[in-house]
Amino acid sequence: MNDRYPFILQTIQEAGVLLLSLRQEKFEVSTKGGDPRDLVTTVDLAIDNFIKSKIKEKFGDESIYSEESKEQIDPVGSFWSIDPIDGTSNFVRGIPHFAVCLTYLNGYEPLMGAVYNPVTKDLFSFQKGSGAFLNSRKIFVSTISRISDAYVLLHIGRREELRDWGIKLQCFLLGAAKKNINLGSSALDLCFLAAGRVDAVIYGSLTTLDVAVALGLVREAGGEIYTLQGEPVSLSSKPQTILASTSRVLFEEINRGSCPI
Ligand code: 2AM
Ligand code: CA
Repeated sequence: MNDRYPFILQTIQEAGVLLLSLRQEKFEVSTKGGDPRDLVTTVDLAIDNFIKSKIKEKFGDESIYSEESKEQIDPVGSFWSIDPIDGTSNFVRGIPHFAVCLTYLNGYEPLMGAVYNPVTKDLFSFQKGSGAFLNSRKIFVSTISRISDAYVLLHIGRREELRDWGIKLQCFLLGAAKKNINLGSSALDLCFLAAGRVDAVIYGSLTTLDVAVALGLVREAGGEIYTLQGEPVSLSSKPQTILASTSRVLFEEINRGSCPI
């Protein structure tokens, strides 16, 4: 187990170097799942292959789940999760808010992992029970628990059935939160919560298994992640709504917020 964490830190930084070099060349952009707004590039696939080959080289045929291949995995066993570029839409347009994600899990519980933005060189990492880190400095969520002081990242998502909920929540936040923004990489957004840069992160439709590391990081940094029913989020390969925040108090204030119009 001990050699996995250094392996993760080294591999993710090597993947970041490769990503920056591939970004200089011409790459192709296509869509996936019949959704013209769900993008994948040849760089995503190259990074995915790079990380998979490193895992195979060191750990043989351990199971790998990847955002780009979605292999079936044994839900009670150990496995790796890769999101080669989280924030592909940002990457495609040169917006430097995207990251490589690598997680090692057991039974859908993230045990360790890292999120790396090769442009800013922010390396977020965690090991369950040992803390969350930004470039080897220990990080914690902020102590903010009142909505009037909170920076909130809301990403409603594209599913039509989320629109009423999302618009009402957006309306509430516009009146109640200190700052309300949308940055476009769920993994980095959650890392920002873990590092105390923002105080709540809400995603209407997120495949949590893709960015498992970021959920582990938030919890390790003292944050909490709930469903809208107030249950702790369990990781899934199917999209779900999550509300992550510094505390239960802030979660409740946001979740019961009402829109005056
Ligand atoms: P991606 O860049 O790896 O696709 C904002 O777009 C965030 O939502 C990103 O983290 C993005 O991940 C994620 N996302 C994009 N399409 C999604 C989808 N169809 N289901 C769930 N999450 C998605
Ligand atoms: Ca991706």
